[in-house]
Amino acid sequence: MGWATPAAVAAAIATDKKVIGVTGDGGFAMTMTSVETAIEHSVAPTVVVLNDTSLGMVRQMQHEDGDIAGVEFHDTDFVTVAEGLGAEATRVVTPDALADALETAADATLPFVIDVRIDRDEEMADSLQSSFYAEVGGLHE
Ligand SMILES: Cc1ncc(C[n+]2csc(CCOP(=O)(O)OP(=O)(O)O)c2C)c(N)n1
Ligand SMILES: [Mg+2]
Repeated sequence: MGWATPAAVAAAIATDKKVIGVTGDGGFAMTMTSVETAIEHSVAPTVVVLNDTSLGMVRQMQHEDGDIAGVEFHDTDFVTVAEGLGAEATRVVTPDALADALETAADATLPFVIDVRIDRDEEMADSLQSSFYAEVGGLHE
């Protein structure tokens, strides 16, 4: 958590490849100042923020236990935040718009943040299945 944005910036600095980082909104909020580092180094990675206005994985685990606390955010406008850091940005609210946004980002000469708005009530237990969760017996360690 918090790794994808600085990792994308570092990969863009270390290579001349087009880099796309994918992060949650909580993770992006932890390390989004690395977007400024990208500008400082004249690189233009794309950062896709999966914005479900929550610490979604933890919220999902709490939901299964009954009580949700301390994991929900208001609808942060990461477009304004990213533009404030000097990047370009756009918000995507439908799946169809994502491809266009990625194409725009690929042509950008500044870092480009795509704020992808997701319903936090979307059930995601299935997508949390992994060998790790299997090992610990599901979502509940
Ligand atoms: C540095 C760090 N702190 C806390 C955690 C525990 N943790 C795992 S997932 C998660 C929530 C992540 O929220 P977000 O980035 O918004 O992604 P989402 O689950 O909503 O897709 C947290 C707090 C972690 N993995 N790493
Ligand atoms: Mg989230």
